[in-house]
Amino acid sequence: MELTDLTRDLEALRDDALAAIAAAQDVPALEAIELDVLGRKGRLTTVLRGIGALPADDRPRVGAVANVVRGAVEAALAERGGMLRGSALEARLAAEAIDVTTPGRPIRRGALHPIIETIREIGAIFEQFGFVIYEGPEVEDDLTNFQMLNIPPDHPSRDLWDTLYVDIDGRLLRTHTSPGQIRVMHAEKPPIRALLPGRCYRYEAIDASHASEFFQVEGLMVDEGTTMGDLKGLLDQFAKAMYGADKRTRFRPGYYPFTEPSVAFDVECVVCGGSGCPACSKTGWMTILGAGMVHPVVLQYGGLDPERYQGFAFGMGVERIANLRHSVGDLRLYMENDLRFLEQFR
Ligand code: 2NL
Repeated sequence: MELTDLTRDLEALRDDALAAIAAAQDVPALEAIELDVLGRKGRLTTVLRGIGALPADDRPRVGAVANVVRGAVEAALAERGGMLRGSALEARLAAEAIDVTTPGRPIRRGALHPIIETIREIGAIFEQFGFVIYEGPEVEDDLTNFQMLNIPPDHPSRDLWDTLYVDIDGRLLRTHTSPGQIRVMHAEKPPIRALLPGRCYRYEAIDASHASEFFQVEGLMVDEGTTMGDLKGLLDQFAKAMYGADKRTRFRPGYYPFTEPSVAFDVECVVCGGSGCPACSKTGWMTILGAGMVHPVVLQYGGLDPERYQGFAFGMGVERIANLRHSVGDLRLYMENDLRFLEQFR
């Protein structure tokens, strides 16, 4: 082969390679060109093999040209590679850009049901008075739900509680939380200060103030020398903690078979302040609970000697307390789980 032929081949190879490099659109295309020209079986390598056939005097000159061509191809590869790699990074940065100023998606937060919230608030107040929170079973027996509370079978006072029975002999759905207090008396020794919240059931004609399912919170205190004065002072303090320290309270006579004497407990109306309004049926007073001194017979059923121990008890309807706080007129709303109602108590 002639020296001039080889030199011409090398220059053609260079022009060809530089054009291909300039036209390469991405890094893999560039790497293919590099392999095709500079690789072990590449075109430049093949040309250089022809050098061996030249006369010894010509070899250095062709070698010099080959080195210049190699240098030019390598420089072009490096420059174009840098460009392509740089723009690849830029393209990725643009495509994957995150707007850190975009507001986050709101997380929907749960909230306590207004009945549970009311129970917790009542509980927190009585805990400050040293009461301990207990729970009893919802399926009870006639003995604990009625007889031990001085409500014998066939007694007219049974008519006060329209009972739902379950398909197990002698079992019923508790009509009040009081049987839980009987269980507390059996389980604990005086002094007893128990608060018992829970779900109760009655067979009712349903209306705005009667549901077949409702909540009560009941309190029981038993100790030596417990008096009606203790009951009155405690309930007065409870009403002031719940409705405001300025609120007046009053006791009226009441009737329950399990307490003697029995009382109804009223707080000055929180809406009108006592002057009379629809919220308090124009009386100026809201009745918030019933209470009394535990009947000696009930203490006995609880395993306690009424000659040594006296006690008082009180019970309130949680829906009623919640209604008075939130001016809700219909207690059926609490059990419907309609979010349009519940969302208002967040
Ligand atoms: C009301 C009135 C009341 C009681 C509940 C009670 C429990 C025992 C002994 C004596 Cl173990 N009494 N509980 C006493 C008086 C009233 O509830 O209207 N609740 C909604």
